[in-house]
Amino acid sequence: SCISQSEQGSHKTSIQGGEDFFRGVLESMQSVYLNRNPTAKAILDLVHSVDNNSLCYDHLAFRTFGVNGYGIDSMASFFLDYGYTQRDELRFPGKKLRALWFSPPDDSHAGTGSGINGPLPRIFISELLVDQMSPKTQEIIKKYTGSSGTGNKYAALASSLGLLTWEKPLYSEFQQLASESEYAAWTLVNGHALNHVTISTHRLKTHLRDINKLNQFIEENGFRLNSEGGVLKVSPDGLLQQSSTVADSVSFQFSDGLTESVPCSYIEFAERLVLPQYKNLPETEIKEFHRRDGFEVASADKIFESTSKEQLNRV
Ligand code: OOG
Ligand code: NI
Repeated sequence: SCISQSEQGSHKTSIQGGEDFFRGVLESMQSVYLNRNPTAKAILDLVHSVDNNSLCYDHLAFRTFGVNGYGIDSMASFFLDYGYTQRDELRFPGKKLRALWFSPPDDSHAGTGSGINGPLPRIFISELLVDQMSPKTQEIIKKYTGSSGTGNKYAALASSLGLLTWEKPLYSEFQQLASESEYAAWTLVNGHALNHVTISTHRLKTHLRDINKLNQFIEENGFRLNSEGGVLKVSPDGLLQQSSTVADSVSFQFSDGLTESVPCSYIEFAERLVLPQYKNLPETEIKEFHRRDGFEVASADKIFESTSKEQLNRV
């Protein structure tokens, strides 16, 4: 099963009694995600059937509207309260987005389970730079965040229940946002829902621990991978390798009664290679902290496209 740094016994968790509650919330977020996204569910089942009980999550990701208290902080506060630490900022000027990632506290239960019950994942939260949008788009976003009242205080609750904190939009409003920012349109209809979970491939035990093998296995089983900039996204140092599926679609009933298909969530895979200074460590001694940490802006920029029309409509 999954082994983490905390098993060395050097640190005690900072969330203690709250850990079961915290994991319960993550489990609810995951269950909303699995119910809405058959591809993610099928792939998790498939990987599980080959590589039993060593499935660990590298990170979970969320999207937000960076306006009036609805940005990164609205979701981050939950993770910060449960012991996470804010790490680096990533900027995406072309997409008018920014993101922060958060590292987990040492977790006492790590190694006792898989998935959400394994080592706590990193958290990646992005936000749309709303003030850089056109007046029309800004007006729509402010209309819905405004209709939410103090919903920004309950982002994590909304995510775990699978509810929007704002009213459902008109289809024309969704289309206006989509014409300017597919990220904005996605966030309007998916709200705080989990955008993706990421399987940590190097922590698998079979041949699937090689991300290229896993990608091949996923495609052989009939699932489509996001091909933007090539299927495999590799950081300049070569040590962070990522790939993702094309998002599922879900039928969404807009407030004007129109029911249309909208992009939902996807699943990602990440392989973190051992840092050069630890390359001589025996395989059995390698822990997560010996590996490449963090995220990579150029790769992330392409992974965002997993929910784009271009990827969804590809044949
Ligand atoms: C996030 C895309 C970036 C990563 O791991 O770099 C990302 C998103 O689609 O919201 O997941
Ligand atoms: Ni990701």
